[in-house]
This record gives sequence, structure tokens and C-alpha cells, in this order.
Amino acid sequence: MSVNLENEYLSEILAQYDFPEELLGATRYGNGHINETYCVVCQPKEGDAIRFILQGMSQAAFPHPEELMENFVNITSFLQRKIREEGGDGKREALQIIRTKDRKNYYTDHNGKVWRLVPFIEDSDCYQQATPELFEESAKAFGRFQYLLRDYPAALLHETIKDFHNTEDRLKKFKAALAADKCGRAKDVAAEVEFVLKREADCSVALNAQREGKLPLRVTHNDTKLNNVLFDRDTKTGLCVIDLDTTMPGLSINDFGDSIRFGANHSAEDEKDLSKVNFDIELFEAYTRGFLEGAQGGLTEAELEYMPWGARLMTLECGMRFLTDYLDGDNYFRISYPEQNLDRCRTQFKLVSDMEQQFEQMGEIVKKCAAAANK
Ligand code: ADP
Ligand code: GN1
Ligand code: MG
Repeated sequence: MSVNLENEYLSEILAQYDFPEELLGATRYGNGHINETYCVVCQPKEGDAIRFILQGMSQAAFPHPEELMENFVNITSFLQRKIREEGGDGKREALQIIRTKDRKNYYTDHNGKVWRLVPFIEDSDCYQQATPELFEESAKAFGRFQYLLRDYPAALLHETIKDFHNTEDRLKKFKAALAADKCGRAKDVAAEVEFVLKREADCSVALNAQREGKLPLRVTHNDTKLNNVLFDRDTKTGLCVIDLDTTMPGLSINDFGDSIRFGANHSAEDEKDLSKVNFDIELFEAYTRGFLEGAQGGLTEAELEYMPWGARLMTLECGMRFLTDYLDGDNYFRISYPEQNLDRCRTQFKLVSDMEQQFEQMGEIVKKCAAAANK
């Protein structure tokens, strides 16, 4: 039987691995903006087909993929051990690298692109939008992720993307892209530029709190989108946190905030009709409850106090990043149509405005959930 490959160059990569019996094919998979993800299907002599996830690391996002892979292998081994110690199923609840024929953790292709292979976690689902119940489950999974890594030696982690959630630096990069105006697009985004410039001071809020010693550095995921957690199909509970490429020292409020940014609304990240884009305080409450439960009391008073800021800042920062990429010519986030990064930016800024209006209420909800969690 012929192998069905979506891209010819995949045969070079697949040839590095010992697959069980017959390789049937590899097709593009998932909704990630960064990596190149494929689902690989094999048919053993007996039994059901076996699937794998093959991923090529984005060269635009990750300047040192070999360091990223060192983090990946160390973190996943650590998680496997922790989960087993707690009586969980390491194989389903954490990712695990599959080595190449020559026992390497990854393969670097002829273009210098790094590839990794992991088992496909079967009987799981991945969501782009959630009900309050599912959102709360994802929060437990991300809170637990942080909890499981609480004594991971942070000094061993490479910083895979420098200044990833340094909002001041993101602002600086935005201003540089605006000044360079490589594609002549600045004239079309005056309102968005003004939106950012009015919020310059906000970009320093979490960083100031960190510099003042109020917010501790922890091992955090840093990309806590709803679609970076797999749910068990039967129980509908959070099963496995994936997309570990940016797991490195960071702030807990950013992990909290990035989930709120993506999940506490009922619209797509690139929705054009902004009247459909509304921050949902009920979803915010569901996530807060779940995150505090998953973190098992591991957050300080100051972290709790700054959680609403985490949501506002991750949303503002992400909007700024989309706008920067739009001005730069869309080199970082994958797009499927020309204005997509601008549309993404606009949804984020709409959500920021909503959060600003409901900020006090957000603080009250965190307090209420923290009090309930301590009972
Ligand atoms: P990206 O960095 O591009 O977002 P991800 O690691 O998040 O890449 O993977 C993209 C998508 O592929 C996920 O949202 C999920 O749907 C799917 N996926 C990734 N790893 C697995 C896995 N081990 N099992 C099942 N699905 C997976
Ligand atoms: C990217 O890889 P993915 O699609 O899970 C990005 C995040 C952004 C997100 C916006 C490494 O996440 O930081 O918040 O898009 N990941 C990286 O949707 O830049
Ligand atoms: Mg992802």
C-alpha cells in the first residue's frame, strides 16, 4: 500500500523512526498557530491502527530548538514520575518522547528544522471553545500542572523564547514594528495603535510587582490556551497538558490570565464581528474556581490579588503581539488569510476593554473563590 503523505519532505523525517509495521500516512493536524503538527497513522499486523503526533518546531518562534527539546524531555520525564507517584496514568496524563532509530530525542532535517514524535493520546478531545464545566476542568488541569512542577529545579530550564511574557519588551517591539512599518500597514491601524499607547503604563504592572518581590517566579506553562489541554472523552475531565514549548520560569498570574484571554468568551480568536466578542464573567468565575482547586493552595495572597491583572495583561500583550506581527508582515503566527492577525488583535482589544469595565467584579470573584477554596 502506498503511504499517504501530505508533504513530500515528511518521508525524510518519518524514515528516522521505527514505526509498528505499515505506515499508512501523515496529515496536518490541530489548530496551533506555531508548530507544524501531523497525525501519523500506522497499521500493525494485528489490532487497531496506532496514531502518533509528529511536530516540526517553528523556526521563527524558537531560535534554539535543541534547548527546547532538552526542556521537553526533562519536563515530561519529571511529570511522568510525579503522576505515577500520585497514582495516575503517566502514559495518558503526560506527553512522552519517542526516540529516533539512532536513539535521539529529535531529528534535525536538511533545512535545520527540528522534529519530535509523541504518542497520540487516544480517547481524548481538544476544544476551541468551552462550556463553563469544561473550562473549569481545563483550569484544574493547568493549576495542577503548576502544582506538579512546584519543586522542579527551575534553574535547569532554558528560556526557550527570551522575554516571552515581558510585556514592557512586547511594547518596545510593537513600537519598533510601528516605526519600521515594513508593509505600509500602519496607516490602517491608527485606532489599534492608539489603544496600545493609552495603556503603556499597564504594561509595567505585573513586572513592577515582580521587581518589588511581590510576585514569585515559578515554573509555568506560559501558553495556557484551552486547546493546549486534552480532555478525557468519557469523564470530560482535563487529562493532559500539552504544548510544553514555553514551559519555563514565569508568573502564575500569566498562566491564569492567558487561559482567561482565550477561553472566557464565546467567540473565535479571529472573529470579525466584534459585537459577538464579549468577556464572560461566568466563565471567568468557573476558571478561577478550577485553577485555585488545581493549584491546591499553592498561590500567595499577592498572586491572588494580581490574578485579574494577569487576565488583562495577557490579553493586551497578545493583542499587541498580533498587531506587531501584522505590521511586520505575518512572520510569526500562522495565518490563513491576509488580515487574520489584525482580526485577532481586534478581538483581544475588545476583551481588554470589557475586562477593564468589569475589573472590580473580577477581583471580588477571585476573593470569593479563594475563600471557598480555603474552607
Ligand atoms: P502548537 O504549538 O502549534 O499549538 P500543539 O502542541 O498545541 O502545537 O499541538 C497542536 C494540536 O495538536 C493540539 O491543539 C491538539 O489538538 C493536537 N495534539 C498535540 N499533541 C497531541 C497528542 N499527543 N495527542 C493528541 N492530540 C495532540
Ligand atoms: C500561540 O502555539 P499556540 O497556538 O498554542 C503562541 C501563544 C499565543 C497564542 C495565541 C509559542 O500559541 O503565545 O498566546 O498563539 N505560542 C507561542 O493564540 O508564541
Ligand atoms: Mg498549541
